[in-house]
Amino acid sequence: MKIVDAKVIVCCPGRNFVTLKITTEDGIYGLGDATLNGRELSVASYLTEHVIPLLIGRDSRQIEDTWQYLYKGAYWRRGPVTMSAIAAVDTALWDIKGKSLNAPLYQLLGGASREAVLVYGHASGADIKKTVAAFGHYLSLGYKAVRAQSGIPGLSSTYGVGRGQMFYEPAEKDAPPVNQWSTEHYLRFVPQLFERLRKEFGPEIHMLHDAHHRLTPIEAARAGKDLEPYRLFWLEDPTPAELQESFRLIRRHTTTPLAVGEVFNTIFDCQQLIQEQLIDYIRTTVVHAGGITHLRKIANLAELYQVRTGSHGATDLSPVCMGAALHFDLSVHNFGIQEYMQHTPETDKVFPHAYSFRDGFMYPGDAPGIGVDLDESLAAKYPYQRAYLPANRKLDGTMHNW
Ligand code: EZ4
Ligand code: CO
Repeated sequence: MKIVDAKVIVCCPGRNFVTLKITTEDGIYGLGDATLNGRELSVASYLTEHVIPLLIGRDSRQIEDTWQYLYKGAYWRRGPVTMSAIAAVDTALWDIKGKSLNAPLYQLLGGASREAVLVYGHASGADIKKTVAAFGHYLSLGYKAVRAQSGIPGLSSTYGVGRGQMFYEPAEKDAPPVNQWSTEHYLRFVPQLFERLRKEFGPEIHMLHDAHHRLTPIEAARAGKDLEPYRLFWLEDPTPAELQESFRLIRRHTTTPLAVGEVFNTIFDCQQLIQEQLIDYIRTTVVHAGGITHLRKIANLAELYQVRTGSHGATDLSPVCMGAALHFDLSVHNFGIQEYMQHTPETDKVFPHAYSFRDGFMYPGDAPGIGVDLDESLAAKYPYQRAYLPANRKLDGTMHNW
């Protein structure tokens, strides 16, 4: 099962996606997501210029060895660009293995550990009233878990607050927008938001919140304490996690469960967080953390320490990543929840898929491999458009630590 061809397809059906397509000598192909929001072409070029020449002629069945070869053989280890490129190769090879054995990916990963994958969506609004309405809308769609973000009084714009009801997209074409930040405003406001949401929607529904790395550890401890009465499912990215030991300080002060890891790319980024039980959910993704092969290792380490998975799943992860994530989620024992933001109809048409949403849960489907395809001729109608994630500045103009 030699690899005879591999190519990168970049398209922008509403937002940019980078997809790797690997084809074997018997005509089977596999897909892998390589999208790195705001830095897409760096991964495309890493793959095209440096990885694809190494793939031609290799045995597509040797997934682990290929992973080790690309990771160790490069000499330069880790980092989002390298690890997204390796992830794309790894995902595509798992897809090929599934197709060649005529089995859905989750069967190759040990089979289903549960019947369905619990997902959460993002409700957001410019103020509390609009956020309550958006939250109610998610409940009407059947969601059992919803993340809530709201514009903050006194700040002109806040990261994480979507535009439009369903299609959350923080990146902007051409030049990065600037969001405003004030921890004082935020800490005063956020408990009010969840007090209101609990009053409106009761104790059963899972409520989540993302602090987007904008707090110091002691500020995060304050947020966690003040949110305790509202029993959050989790508080996400309370503080930047380069300094893993800083989570000790948050942990000492609050029982609000903590989630982190959407920007991590290897197991080493979360080793201390997991081994010291400083977090409850690890949010590493298939696309940014080295593919299925590496994510399994992270999840297995987490299992030892009673940490669950809660993979990132915003719309900048392509349907290929979402499909792979759902197979992973269905199979892994210590799964917690999966983030799921609906893609636009244009994106769904470019990436026809077997996965589906029903009543708050998702199902990867039983198509062989990952069950996500790419319509190349349609993709060609949506050329790449440069886009950036926003910068974040404090009220006095200082770049914020997010
Ligand atoms: O900032 O997907 O939990 N979700 C998030 C997202 C991320 C974007 C980055 O590309 O934090 O909004
Ligand atoms: Co997040």
